[in-house]
Amino acid sequence: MKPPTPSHSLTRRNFVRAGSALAATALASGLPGTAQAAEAPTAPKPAAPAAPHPLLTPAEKFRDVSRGNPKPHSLKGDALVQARLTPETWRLEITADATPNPAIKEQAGLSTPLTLADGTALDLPTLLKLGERHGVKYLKAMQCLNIPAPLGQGLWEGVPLREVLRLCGQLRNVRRIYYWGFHHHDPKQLFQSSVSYSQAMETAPGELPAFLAYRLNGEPISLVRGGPVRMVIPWAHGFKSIKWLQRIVVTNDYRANDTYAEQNNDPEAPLKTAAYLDNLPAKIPAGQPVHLNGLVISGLSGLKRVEYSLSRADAKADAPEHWTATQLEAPPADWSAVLPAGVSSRQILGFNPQTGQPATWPLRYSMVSWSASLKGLAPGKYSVRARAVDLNDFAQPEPRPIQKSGRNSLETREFEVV
Ligand SMILES: Nc1nc2c(c(=O)[nH]1)N[C@H]1C(S)=C(S)[C@@H](COP(=O)(O)O)O[C@H]1N2
Ligand SMILES: [Mo]
Repeated sequence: MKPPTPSHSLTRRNFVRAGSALAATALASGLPGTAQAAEAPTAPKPAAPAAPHPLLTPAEKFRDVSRGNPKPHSLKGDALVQARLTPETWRLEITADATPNPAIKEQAGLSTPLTLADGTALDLPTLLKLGERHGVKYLKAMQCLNIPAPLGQGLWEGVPLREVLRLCGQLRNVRRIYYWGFHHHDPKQLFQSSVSYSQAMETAPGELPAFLAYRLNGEPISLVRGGPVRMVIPWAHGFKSIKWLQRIVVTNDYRANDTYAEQNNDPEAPLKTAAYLDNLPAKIPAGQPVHLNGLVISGLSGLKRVEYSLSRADAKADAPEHWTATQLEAPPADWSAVLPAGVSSRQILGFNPQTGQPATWPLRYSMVSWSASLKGLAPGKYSVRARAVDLNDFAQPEPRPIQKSGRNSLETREFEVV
Protein backbone atom coordinates (compact mmCIF):
# COMPACT_ATOMS: atom_id res chain seq x y z
CA MET A 1 0.00 0.00 0.00
CA LYS A 2 1.37 3.43 -0.89
CA PRO A 3 1.67 5.88 1.99
CA PRO A 4 -1.11 8.45 2.16
CA THR A 5 -0.53 12.02 1.13
CA PRO A 6 0.12 13.85 4.39
CA SER A 7 -2.56 16.32 5.34
CA HIS A 8 -2.32 19.14 7.85
CA SER A 9 -5.11 17.91 10.06
CA LEU A 10 -4.55 14.21 9.83
CA THR A 11 -2.32 12.55 12.33
CA ARG A 12 -0.51 9.54 10.98
CA ARG A 13 0.66 8.56 14.44
CA ASN A 14 -2.60 6.73 15.00
CA PHE A 15 -2.35 4.33 12.16
CA VAL A 16 1.29 4.07 11.24
CA ARG A 17 2.83 1.50 13.51
CA ALA A 18 5.65 -0.70 12.36
CA GLY A 19 4.55 -4.27 11.89
CA SER A 20 7.78 -5.52 13.42
CA ALA A 21 7.29 -3.45 16.56
CA LEU A 22 3.83 -4.91 16.79
CA ALA A 23 4.99 -8.46 16.65
CA ALA A 24 7.72 -7.69 19.16
CA THR A 25 5.25 -6.25 21.67
CA ALA A 26 2.99 -9.23 21.19
CA LEU A 27 5.78 -11.49 22.17
CA ALA A 28 7.30 -9.36 24.87
CA SER A 29 4.05 -9.46 26.76
CA GLY A 30 5.24 -12.43 28.74
CA LEU A 31 2.96 -15.06 27.30
CA PRO A 32 4.16 -18.46 28.36
CA GLY A 33 5.58 -20.57 25.60
CA THR A 34 5.95 -17.82 22.99
CA ALA A 35 9.30 -17.45 21.31
CA GLN A 36 10.88 -14.11 22.09
CA ALA A 37 13.38 -14.02 19.24
CA ALA A 38 11.08 -14.35 16.24
CA GLU A 39 12.02 -10.99 14.76
CA ALA A 40 15.52 -11.61 13.52
CA PRO A 41 16.41 -8.51 11.47
CA THR A 42 17.40 -10.65 8.50
CA ALA A 43 14.21 -12.73 8.44
CA PRO A 44 12.37 -12.39 5.11
CA LYS A 45 9.26 -10.23 5.44
CA PRO A 46 6.09 -12.28 5.04
CA ALA A 47 3.73 -10.86 2.43
CA ALA A 48 1.37 -8.38 4.08
CA PRO A 49 -2.19 -9.70 4.09
CA ALA A 50 -4.40 -8.02 1.50
CA ALA A 51 -6.86 -5.53 3.05
CA PRO A 52 -9.70 -7.96 3.68
CA HIS A 53 -12.47 -5.38 3.58
CA PRO A 54 -12.94 -2.78 0.84
CA LEU A 55 -13.77 0.74 2.07
CA LEU A 56 -16.97 0.73 0.04
CA THR A 57 -19.13 -2.37 0.37
CA PRO A 58 -20.84 -3.25 -2.93
CA ALA A 59 -24.57 -2.54 -2.47
CA GLU A 60 -25.54 -6.20 -2.86
CA LYS A 61 -22.93 -7.33 -0.31
CA PHE A 62 -24.49 -5.44 2.61
CA ARG A 63 -25.94 -7.71 5.23
CA ASP A 64 -29.68 -7.27 5.01
CA VAL A 65 -32.01 -6.46 7.91
CA SER A 66 -35.48 -6.13 6.40
CA ARG A 67 -38.90 -6.73 7.79
CA GLY A 68 -41.98 -7.38 5.69
CA ASN A 69 -44.09 -10.23 4.48
CA PRO A 70 -43.30 -10.40 1.64
CA LYS A 71 -40.17 -8.27 1.94
CA PRO A 72 -40.72 -5.08 -0.06
CA HIS A 73 -37.61 -5.75 -2.13
CA SER A 74 -39.03 -9.05 -3.37
CA LEU A 75 -41.93 -7.31 -5.15
CA LYS A 76 -41.92 -7.32 -8.94
CA GLY A 77 -43.78 -5.87 -11.89
CA ASP A 78 -47.20 -4.45 -11.12
CA ALA A 79 -46.88 -5.16 -7.38
CA LEU A 80 -43.87 -2.85 -7.35
CA VAL A 81 -45.80 -0.16 -9.21
CA GLN A 82 -48.77 -0.51 -6.80
CA ALA A 83 -46.34 -0.19 -3.88
CA ARG A 84 -44.99 2.99 -5.50
CA LEU A 85 -41.46 1.63 -5.27
CA THR A 86 -40.33 2.38 -8.82
CA PRO A 87 -38.52 5.63 -9.66
CA GLU A 88 -41.60 6.82 -11.60
CA THR A 89 -44.19 5.94 -8.97
CA TRP A 90 -42.28 6.83 -5.79
CA ARG A 91 -43.97 9.52 -3.68
CA LEU A 92 -43.28 10.96 -0.24
CA GLU A 93 -46.08 12.41 1.88
CA ILE A 94 -45.33 14.90 4.65
CA THR A 95 -48.11 15.78 7.06
CA ALA A 96 -48.69 16.96 10.64
CA ASP A 97 -49.71 14.54 13.37
CA ALA A 98 -53.44 14.90 14.02
CA THR A 99 -53.89 11.97 16.44
CA PRO A 100 -55.41 13.10 19.74
CA ASN A 101 -52.65 12.95 22.33
CA PRO A 102 -53.06 13.72 26.04
CA ALA A 103 -49.29 14.25 26.36
CA ILE A 104 -49.32 17.46 24.35
CA LYS A 105 -51.11 20.79 24.72
CA GLU A 106 -51.22 21.81 21.07
CA GLN A 107 -51.08 19.82 17.87
CA ALA A 108 -48.23 20.29 15.42
CA GLY A 109 -48.94 21.98 12.13
CA LEU A 110 -47.29 22.76 8.83
CA SER A 111 -48.49 25.30 6.32
CA THR A 112 -47.82 23.22 3.19
CA PRO A 113 -48.49 19.50 3.65
CA LEU A 114 -47.44 17.27 0.77
CA THR A 115 -50.10 14.63 0.14
CA LEU A 116 -51.12 12.03 -2.41
CA ALA A 117 -54.76 13.12 -2.10
CA ASP A 118 -54.16 16.61 -3.43
CA GLY A 119 -51.38 15.62 -5.84
CA THR A 120 -48.62 17.49 -3.96
CA ALA A 121 -46.66 14.48 -2.64
CA LEU A 122 -42.94 14.78 -3.41
CA ASP A 123 -41.77 12.77 -6.42
CA LEU A 124 -38.26 11.62 -7.33
CA PRO A 125 -37.54 14.19 -10.08
CA THR A 126 -38.37 17.00 -7.61
CA LEU A 127 -36.11 15.46 -4.95
CA LEU A 128 -33.26 15.03 -7.48
CA LYS A 129 -33.74 18.65 -8.58
CA LEU A 130 -33.46 19.73 -4.94
CA GLY A 131 -30.29 17.64 -4.83
CA GLU A 132 -28.70 19.72 -7.60
CA ARG A 133 -28.62 22.65 -5.16
CA HIS A 134 -28.57 21.02 -1.74
CA GLY A 135 -27.30 17.49 -2.34
CA VAL A 136 -24.53 16.13 -0.10
CA LYS A 137 -22.41 12.99 -0.05
CA TYR A 138 -20.79 11.13 2.81
CA LEU A 139 -19.34 7.80 3.79
CA LYS A 140 -21.18 5.94 6.48
CA ALA A 141 -21.09 2.49 8.00
CA MET A 142 -24.45 0.81 8.43
CA GLN A 143 -24.62 -1.16 11.63
CA CYS A 144 -27.53 -2.80 13.42
CA LEU A 145 -27.83 -2.17 17.15
CA ASN A 146 -28.32 -5.91 17.63
CA ILE A 147 -25.94 -7.67 15.26
CA PRO A 148 -22.30 -8.36 16.14
CA ALA A 149 -20.93 -7.51 12.66
CA PRO A 150 -21.10 -4.33 10.57
CA LEU A 151 -23.61 -4.54 7.71
CA GLY A 152 -21.59 -2.55 5.17
CA GLN A 153 -20.28 0.87 4.31
CA GLY A 154 -21.34 3.08 1.47
CA LEU A 155 -20.92 6.45 -0.15
CA TRP A 156 -24.43 7.80 0.37
CA GLU A 157 -25.81 10.73 -1.56
CA GLY A 158 -29.01 12.67 -0.94
CA VAL A 159 -30.78 15.80 0.27
CA PRO A 160 -30.71 16.89 3.93
CA LEU A 161 -34.00 16.33 5.75
CA ARG A 162 -33.93 20.02 6.75
CA GLU A 163 -34.14 21.05 3.07
CA VAL A 164 -37.05 18.71 2.43
CA LEU A 165 -38.93 20.01 5.49
CA ARG A 166 -38.44 23.56 4.21
CA LEU A 167 -40.74 22.64 1.34
CA CYS A 168 -43.55 22.43 3.89
CA GLY A 169 -43.54 26.12 4.78
CA GLN A 170 -44.04 27.18 8.35
CA LEU A 171 -43.86 24.48 11.02
CA ARG A 172 -45.69 25.07 14.31
CA ASN A 173 -45.36 23.15 17.58
CA VAL A 174 -43.02 20.58 16.08
CA ARG A 175 -40.77 18.76 18.50
CA ARG A 176 -40.19 15.52 16.65
CA ILE A 177 -40.25 14.10 13.17
CA TYR A 178 -41.12 10.49 12.54
CA TYR A 179 -41.14 8.50 9.34
CA TRP A 180 -41.73 5.07 7.85
CA GLY A 181 -41.48 3.16 4.62
CA PHE A 182 -43.65 0.88 2.53
CA HIS A 183 -45.10 -1.90 4.70
CA HIS A 184 -48.01 -3.28 2.65
CA HIS A 185 -50.33 -0.75 4.38
CA ASP A 186 -50.38 -3.24 7.27
CA PRO A 187 -50.04 -1.57 10.70
CA LYS A 188 -48.54 -4.78 12.09
CA GLN A 189 -45.66 -4.48 9.60
CA LEU A 190 -44.97 -0.82 10.30
CA PHE A 191 -41.30 -0.10 11.05
CA GLN A 192 -41.04 3.50 12.11
CA SER A 193 -38.26 5.73 13.35
CA SER A 194 -37.82 9.33 14.47
CA VAL A 195 -35.45 12.24 15.12
CA SER A 196 -35.88 15.40 17.18
CA TYR A 197 -36.69 18.66 15.43
CA SER A 198 -33.19 20.04 16.15
CA GLN A 199 -31.50 16.88 14.89
CA ALA A 200 -33.35 17.34 11.61
CA MET A 201 -32.94 21.10 11.20
CA GLU A 202 -29.62 22.09 12.78
CA THR A 203 -26.43 20.42 11.60
CA ALA A 204 -23.33 21.42 13.56
CA PRO A 205 -20.32 22.53 11.47
CA GLY A 206 -18.41 19.50 10.28
CA GLU A 207 -21.26 17.16 11.20
CA LEU A 208 -23.19 14.96 8.80
CA PRO A 209 -26.89 15.75 8.31
CA ALA A 210 -29.84 13.40 8.45
CA PHE A 211 -30.81 12.98 4.82
CA LEU A 212 -33.05 11.40 2.23
CA ALA A 213 -30.64 9.27 0.24
CA TYR A 214 -31.15 8.30 -3.40
CA ARG A 215 -27.68 7.15 -4.41
CA LEU A 216 -25.32 4.56 -2.95
CA ASN A 217 -21.79 4.10 -4.26
CA GLY A 218 -22.59 6.24 -7.29
CA GLU A 219 -25.68 4.26 -8.34
CA PRO A 220 -29.38 4.78 -7.64
CA ILE A 221 -30.17 2.98 -4.37
CA SER A 222 -31.28 -0.52 -5.28
CA LEU A 223 -34.61 -1.87 -4.06
CA VAL A 224 -32.86 -4.27 -1.71
CA ARG A 225 -30.97 -1.40 -0.03
CA GLY A 226 -34.19 0.55 0.43
CA GLY A 227 -34.51 2.51 -2.81
CA PRO A 228 -35.76 4.51 -4.56
CA VAL A 229 -35.35 6.70 -1.43
CA ARG A 230 -34.08 5.78 1.99
CA MET A 231 -33.69 7.91 5.10
CA VAL A 232 -30.08 7.84 6.34
CA ILE A 233 -29.30 9.05 9.87
CA PRO A 234 -25.50 9.19 9.95
CA TRP A 235 -24.95 9.15 13.72
CA ALA A 236 -27.38 6.34 14.45
CA HIS A 237 -27.66 2.58 14.21
CA GLY A 238 -29.43 1.13 11.19
CA PHE A 239 -32.94 1.21 12.65
CA LYS A 240 -33.11 5.01 12.12
CA SER A 241 -32.24 4.61 8.42
CA ILE A 242 -35.67 3.63 7.14
CA LYS A 243 -35.79 1.92 3.76
CA TRP A 244 -38.47 2.43 1.05
CA LEU A 245 -39.27 5.79 2.65
CA GLN A 246 -42.79 7.02 1.89
CA ARG A 247 -44.06 9.03 4.81
CA ILE A 248 -42.83 11.77 7.16
CA VAL A 249 -44.98 13.11 9.99
CA VAL A 250 -44.17 16.14 12.16
CA THR A 251 -45.46 15.95 15.71
CA ASN A 252 -45.54 17.89 18.94
CA ASP A 253 -45.08 14.67 20.90
CA TYR A 254 -41.58 14.93 22.34
CA ARG A 255 -41.20 11.18 22.87
CA ALA A 256 -39.27 8.91 20.54
CA ASN A 257 -41.87 6.62 18.98
CA ASP A 258 -39.47 4.34 17.14
CA THR A 259 -40.66 0.77 16.55
CA TYR A 260 -37.24 -0.36 17.82
CA ALA A 261 -37.92 1.26 21.22
CA GLU A 262 -40.89 -1.08 21.69
CA GLN A 263 -38.47 -3.97 21.21
CA ASN A 264 -36.34 -3.03 24.23
CA ASN A 265 -33.76 -0.97 22.35
CA ASP A 266 -32.52 2.51 23.31
CA PRO A 267 -33.93 4.62 20.46
CA GLU A 268 -31.50 7.50 21.11
CA ALA A 269 -28.25 5.54 21.31
CA PRO A 270 -25.77 6.86 18.74
CA LEU A 271 -23.45 4.61 16.77
CA LYS A 272 -20.93 2.95 19.10
CA THR A 273 -17.19 2.85 18.54
CA ALA A 274 -16.46 -0.87 18.32
CA ALA A 275 -13.98 -3.32 16.82
CA TYR A 276 -14.96 -6.51 15.05
CA LEU A 277 -12.69 -9.50 14.60
CA ASP A 278 -12.69 -11.64 11.45
CA ASN A 279 -12.82 -15.41 11.69
CA LEU A 280 -9.52 -17.24 11.95
CA PRO A 281 -8.55 -20.64 10.59
CA ALA A 282 -9.00 -23.28 13.29
CA LYS A 283 -5.45 -24.55 12.87
CA ILE A 284 -2.37 -22.59 11.84
CA PRO A 285 0.98 -24.28 11.16
CA ALA A 286 3.77 -23.31 13.58
CA GLY A 287 6.24 -20.91 11.98
CA GLN A 288 3.57 -19.11 9.98
CA PRO A 289 2.44 -15.68 11.16
CA VAL A 290 -1.11 -15.46 12.41
CA HIS A 291 -2.84 -12.57 10.65
CA LEU A 292 -5.53 -10.92 12.72
CA ASN A 293 -7.93 -8.77 10.72
CA GLY A 294 -11.12 -6.99 11.38
CA LEU A 295 -13.18 -3.87 11.05
CA VAL A 296 -13.68 -0.98 13.41
CA ILE A 297 -16.48 1.55 13.42
CA SER A 298 -15.67 5.06 14.61
CA GLY A 299 -18.81 6.04 16.47
CA LEU A 300 -19.86 9.14 18.41
CA SER A 301 -16.78 9.18 20.64
CA GLY A 302 -14.28 8.62 17.81
CA LEU A 303 -11.48 6.08 17.63
CA LYS A 304 -7.98 6.22 19.08
CA ARG A 305 -6.86 2.70 18.29
CA VAL A 306 -7.77 -0.98 18.09
CA GLU A 307 -6.02 -3.44 20.40
CA TYR A 308 -5.86 -7.19 20.68
CA SER A 309 -5.18 -9.49 23.57
CA LEU A 310 -3.80 -12.98 23.09
CA SER A 311 -3.88 -15.71 25.68
CA ARG A 312 -3.10 -19.38 25.90
CA ALA A 313 -6.21 -21.49 26.23
CA ASP A 314 -4.70 -23.04 29.37
CA ALA A 315 -4.02 -19.62 30.97
CA LYS A 316 -5.51 -19.07 34.41
CA ALA A 317 -8.85 -17.26 34.37
CA ASP A 318 -7.40 -14.40 36.43
CA ALA A 319 -4.19 -14.07 34.36
CA PRO A 320 -3.61 -10.39 33.50
CA GLU A 321 -4.55 -9.33 29.99
CA HIS A 322 -2.02 -7.58 27.76
CA TRP A 323 -3.47 -5.28 25.15
CA THR A 324 -1.38 -4.49 22.08
CA ALA A 325 -2.12 -1.84 19.48
CA THR A 326 -2.93 -3.01 15.95
CA GLN A 327 -2.38 -1.22 12.68
CA LEU A 328 -5.28 0.78 11.26
CA GLU A 329 -5.87 0.92 7.54
CA ALA A 330 -4.41 4.19 6.25
CA PRO A 331 -6.51 6.56 4.13
CA PRO A 332 -6.18 5.61 0.46
CA ALA A 333 -3.33 7.44 -1.30
CA ASP A 334 -5.59 7.76 -4.33
CA TRP A 335 -9.24 8.32 -3.48
CA SER A 336 -10.23 8.23 -7.13
CA ALA A 337 -9.37 4.52 -7.13
CA VAL A 338 -11.85 3.93 -4.29
CA LEU A 339 -14.70 6.31 -5.11
CA PRO A 340 -17.26 5.83 -7.88
CA ALA A 341 -16.32 7.35 -11.26
CA GLY A 342 -16.91 11.08 -11.37
CA VAL A 343 -16.94 11.57 -7.59
CA SER A 344 -14.08 13.65 -6.15
CA SER A 345 -13.24 13.34 -2.46
CA ARG A 346 -13.33 17.16 -2.35
CA GLN A 347 -17.13 16.94 -2.69
CA ILE A 348 -17.59 14.58 0.22
CA LEU A 349 -18.52 15.83 3.69
CA GLY A 350 -15.78 15.08 6.18
CA PHE A 351 -13.05 15.83 3.64
CA ASN A 352 -11.04 19.01 3.26
CA PRO A 353 -12.55 20.62 0.14
CA GLN A 354 -9.15 22.08 -0.85
CA THR A 355 -6.93 19.03 -0.45
CA GLY A 356 -9.51 16.26 -0.86
CA GLN A 357 -8.03 14.54 2.21
CA PRO A 358 -10.20 13.26 5.08
CA ALA A 359 -10.41 15.80 7.92
CA THR A 360 -10.23 13.00 10.48
CA TRP A 361 -9.31 9.35 10.24
CA PRO A 362 -11.26 7.20 10.40
CA LEU A 363 -14.02 9.44 9.14
CA ARG A 364 -16.79 9.99 11.62
CA TYR A 365 -19.38 7.17 11.57
CA SER A 366 -17.32 5.22 9.06
CA MET A 367 -15.35 2.02 9.38
CA VAL A 368 -11.89 0.87 8.37
CA SER A 369 -9.94 -2.37 8.52
CA TRP A 370 -7.32 -3.12 11.15
CA SER A 371 -4.69 -5.83 11.25
CA ALA A 372 -1.94 -7.34 13.32
CA SER A 373 0.54 -10.15 12.72
CA LEU A 374 1.43 -12.56 15.49
CA LYS A 375 4.73 -14.30 14.94
CA GLY A 376 6.65 -17.02 16.66
CA LEU A 377 3.76 -18.57 18.55
CA ALA A 378 4.60 -21.89 20.14
CA PRO A 379 2.27 -24.79 19.33
CA GLY A 380 -0.85 -24.80 21.46
CA LYS A 381 -4.35 -23.47 21.73
CA TYR A 382 -4.94 -19.73 21.90
CA SER A 383 -7.77 -17.30 22.20
CA VAL A 384 -7.64 -13.74 20.97
CA ARG A 385 -9.87 -10.74 21.58
CA ALA A 386 -10.04 -7.27 20.05
CA ARG A 387 -11.33 -3.97 21.37
CA ALA A 388 -11.60 -0.36 20.27
CA VAL A 389 -10.36 2.52 22.44
CA ASP A 390 -12.26 5.76 21.88
CA LEU A 391 -10.90 9.32 21.95
CA ASN A 392 -11.91 9.61 25.60
CA ASP A 393 -9.72 6.58 26.40
CA PHE A 394 -12.66 4.33 27.10
CA ALA A 395 -11.95 0.78 26.00
CA GLN A 396 -14.75 -1.30 24.56
CA PRO A 397 -17.23 -2.38 25.91
CA GLU A 398 -17.04 0.76 28.09
CA PRO A 399 -18.54 3.31 28.31
CA ARG A 400 -21.62 1.54 27.10
CA PRO A 401 -21.65 -2.08 28.17
CA ILE A 402 -25.45 -1.99 27.97
CA GLN A 403 -26.34 -4.17 25.04
CA LYS A 404 -29.60 -2.41 24.26
CA SER A 405 -27.81 0.83 23.45
CA GLY A 406 -25.55 -0.81 20.88
CA ARG A 407 -24.21 -4.31 20.93
CA ASN A 408 -20.47 -4.06 21.54
CA SER A 409 -19.29 -7.01 23.60
CA LEU A 410 -15.72 -8.10 22.96
CA GLU A 411 -15.34 -10.81 20.37
CA THR A 412 -13.17 -13.84 21.02
CA ARG A 413 -11.66 -16.14 18.41
CA GLU A 414 -9.90 -19.40 19.13
CA PHE A 415 -7.20 -21.07 17.09
CA GLU A 416 -4.50 -23.68 17.47
CA VAL A 417 -0.89 -23.49 16.38
CA VAL A 418 0.10 -26.98 15.25
N1 LIG B 1 -38.54 -0.04 6.03
C1 LIG B 1 -37.59 -0.63 6.75
N2 LIG B 1 -36.44 0.03 6.98
C2 LIG B 1 -35.45 -0.54 7.71
C3 LIG B 1 -35.65 -1.84 8.28
C4 LIG B 1 -36.85 -2.51 8.02
O1 LIG B 1 -37.06 -3.64 8.45
N3 LIG B 1 -37.80 -1.88 7.24
N4 LIG B 1 -34.65 -2.37 9.07
C5 LIG B 1 -33.79 -1.38 9.73
C6 LIG B 1 -32.69 -1.97 10.47
S1 LIG B 1 -33.08 -2.59 12.01
C7 LIG B 1 -31.40 -1.94 10.01
S2 LIG B 1 -30.16 -2.51 10.97
C8 LIG B 1 -31.08 -1.39 8.67
C9 LIG B 1 -30.31 -2.39 7.84
O2 LIG B 1 -29.97 -1.85 6.60
P1 LIG B 1 -29.52 -2.78 5.38
O3 LIG B 1 -30.51 -3.89 5.22
O4 LIG B 1 -29.42 -1.90 4.19
O5 LIG B 1 -28.15 -3.35 5.72
O6 LIG B 1 -32.24 -1.01 7.96
C10 LIG B 1 -33.24 -0.38 8.73
N5 LIG B 1 -34.30 0.14 7.89
MO1 LIG C 1 -31.19 -3.21 13.06
